[in-house]
Amino acid sequence: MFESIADKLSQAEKIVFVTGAGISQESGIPTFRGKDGLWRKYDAMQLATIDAFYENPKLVWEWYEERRKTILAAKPNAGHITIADLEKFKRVHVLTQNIDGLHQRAGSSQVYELHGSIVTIKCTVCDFKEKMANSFSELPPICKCGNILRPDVVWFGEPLPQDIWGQAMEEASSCDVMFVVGTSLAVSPANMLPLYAKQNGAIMIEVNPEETSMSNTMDLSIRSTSAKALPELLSLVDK
Ligand code: BJW
Ligand code: ZN
Repeated sequence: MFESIADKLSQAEKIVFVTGAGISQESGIPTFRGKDGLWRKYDAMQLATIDAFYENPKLVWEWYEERRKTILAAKPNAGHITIADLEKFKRVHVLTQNIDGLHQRAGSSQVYELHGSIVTIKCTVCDFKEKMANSFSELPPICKCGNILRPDVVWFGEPLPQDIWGQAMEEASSCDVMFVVGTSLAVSPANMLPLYAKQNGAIMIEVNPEETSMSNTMDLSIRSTSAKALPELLSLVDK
């Protein structure tokens, strides 16, 4: 079984990775669900919705500032680096729910940020959008137009950026192999991407220490962490 998967990986032209918080766990960035997850400590509905933001923008901004510091101090791990290195041999696309930018920092060039980015800010009213250079002296920061600025991330009840979502669906629907790494697949619509790949006949490989709702549809489920499993698995591939 494993050898035939390695053969198929070697033959594959286009490989897509769908990643979630678990791939950055070994870089010291907490996941959302699970035993040390952020949603065990914080209430998602008080931090990750637009209503919560308007209710208490300072609190939400402080939470993102704390996470931004952790993320900027973190380094890509062997999982991110293996995916980036694979670009030397294959067409690789990364569809990530993470806002931490670690895939790009590892060197991946085709990264689709489905839930936005923690280093970008945007206005709640006008079209202003910019990379954040420094921390703000006062929270919440205010746009030149006089309205509140917010992190450029996707909260519950908000649509994903439509251009990125469209590209992600296309990549998922046309890959030869899809890796689903470090995501609980609890959040839609990102959790539809493996279905698109499966419908297109892609080989499906999951890397997650825990079972997920799609484990039973996978061709291979590796119950290990991504920083351990990805370098081992991809070293078997005849590139
Ligand atoms: C390891 C590991 C290691 C650990 N190695 N693996 C009912 C009410 C209201 C809404 C809904 C509803 N039902 C459905 C919805 C829709 C909703 C949704 O899905 N909710 C569910 C929770 C029920 N989705 C939305 O609202 C989305 N928008 C939408 O649907 O819009 C529709 C619309 C259309 C048109 C107009 C208007 C609207 C938006 C979803 C936004 C999600 N946002 C967040 C936070 C923002 C970014 C941030 O602050 O970081 O995104 S929530 C959070 O979950 C974050 C993540 O990207 C996302 C996914 O989590 P992920 O990555 O899967 O992490 P975990 O923690 O769940 O899992 C980690 C996994 O790693 C585990 O499996 C571990 O085992 C594993 N692991 N260590 C490998 N070392
Ligand atoms: Zn503005």
